[in-house]
Parts: sequence; structure tokens; C-alpha cells
Amino acid sequence: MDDIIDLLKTSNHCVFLSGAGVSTFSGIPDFRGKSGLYTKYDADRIFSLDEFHNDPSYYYHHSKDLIYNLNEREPGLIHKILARMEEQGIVKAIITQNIDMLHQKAGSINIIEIHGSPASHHCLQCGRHYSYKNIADIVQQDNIPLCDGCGGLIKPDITFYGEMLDQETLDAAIKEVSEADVLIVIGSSLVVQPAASLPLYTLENDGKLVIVNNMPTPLDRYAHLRYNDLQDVFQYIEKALL
Ligand code: CNA
Repeated sequence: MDDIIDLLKTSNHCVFLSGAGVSTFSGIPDFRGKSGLYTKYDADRIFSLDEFHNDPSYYYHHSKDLIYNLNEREPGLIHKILARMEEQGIVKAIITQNIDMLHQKAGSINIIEIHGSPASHHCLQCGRHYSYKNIADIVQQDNIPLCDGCGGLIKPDITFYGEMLDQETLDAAIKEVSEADVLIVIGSSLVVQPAASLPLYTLENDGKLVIVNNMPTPLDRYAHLRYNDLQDVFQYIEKALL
């Protein structure tokens, strides 16, 4: 574990890439972990753009207790330690695949949400914007949100499967990982593209890759350091550096 501490002490531009494993400490299930959503639901279908157009109730029904109760969730150990690491200049940016807004709630500042966020929603017909709270109230009453102005269907600004990532956001993420001398992937299975390929930019630019995940990932063989348990690693970092 001292190796990651040395790396953090000497790094000039350390970036984290976080995945759903980080938020399991906040009681939010991941997708592919041991008790992940895939063990119960077809998560691909919940977040499928085609399915959303065919039958939006499938997304809104299944995300009622997944997305529209996020205001009740609190940042976990990893979110909090990352925010303190940024405050102390140890972390320059967090790129997250998560859509739970918990890095913000923990106090992190430089966050790139590559899969978007339910913080905002918009009408697919006229483009009118809606806040999270506005929509959460409607979904919690088992209704599908429709636009006040034109009656069109309202969609969260989350990137669904079958949808392109926001190009500006992706470009910002690529810039960060390319500049990173250390990229630390935490709690991600590294299978959802293009996020899963971001570490390759770091490696191409001679940066070092660290992976902390309790299941194998396709990039394990490229990792300079590889750990299993998020809690062990972050508690060690907290003790050694904060
Ligand atoms: P994933 O594919 O579910 O991978 C998460 C990984 O974390 C798994 O390999 C787990 O084994 C691992 N893990 C869980 N707990 C720990 C722990 N304590 N220590 C070490 N490893 C652990 O999720 P990814 O983020 O890789 O996949 C990307 C998808 C998941 C994105 O599109 C997200 O939007 C989506 N997602 C987000 C959330 C959220 O926002 N909290 C929740 C579920 C899914």
C-alpha cells in the first residue's frame, strides 16, 4: 500500500476515474458487482434509449427508487476522502461514470460526469429544462413527467445506452486523462465504452495506471498497481496523507 502513497506524493496531475462501486458505500447498488442491479433487473433495458422512446414508464418505474430517491443518499467514505484530497491539491480532477451526484454532495469541485446527470431533465419535443426536484416529485407519485408547455416526454440528462456521450464532456475527460501522470480507476468494471478506454490515453502519454476494484477488469494487465478493496486503500490514504 505504501507504493500508492509514494505515487500520490510525487504525482503532479493525479486524476481519478470513478464507477458505481464507489457509491455502494452510500447504499446504491452497482451494476456488475456481487449484489449489483444485473442480479435483479435488466439494467440495460432501464437505461436503453429505444426502450425509453417505446415505453418511458419502464425507466421511470424502475428508477423511482434508484434515481428519484437520490436526495436521501449521502456521500460515502470514498466520496468524502476524495473531496479532501482535492482540497489539499492531491487530486486534480474526478471523472465519474456515476449519475448519483454524490461527488458534488461530498464537496468535490472539478468533476466531469461523462454519463451526464439527472440534475437536469429536458423535454424531448421543445427542449424546455426541468430540475431534478421538479421531476422527482412527479415520479414519486407514479406519474410520467410530461412538458408543461407542449406535453412532450421529459428525459433526464443521463446518457442512455444507444445515445452518444456529450462531446464537450468527453473531450474534457480525454484532456484530463491525457495530462494525468497518475490515473486511478476506482470501483469500475471498465466495460462500458468509451469510458472504459479513457485509461489508454494516460498510458499512451507515459502516465501510470492504478486500478482499485474487487473484480477483474480488461485493463488489469496494464496497471502499474492493482488493489482489490476500496475501503482498505482509502483508509490507508487517509491515514498517510490527510
Ligand atoms: P459496474 O460495472 O457495476 O462496476 C462496479 C465495480 O465496482 C464492480 O466490478 C464491483 O465488483 C466493484 N466494487 C463494488 N464495491 C467495491 C468495493 N468495495 N471495493 C472494490 N470494488 C468494488 O459499474 P461501472 O461504473 O463500471 O459501469 C458504468 C455504468 C454503471 C455507468 O453507466 C453508470 O451510470 C452505471 N451505474 C451508476 C451508478 C451510480 O451512479 N451510483 C450505480 C449503478 C450503475
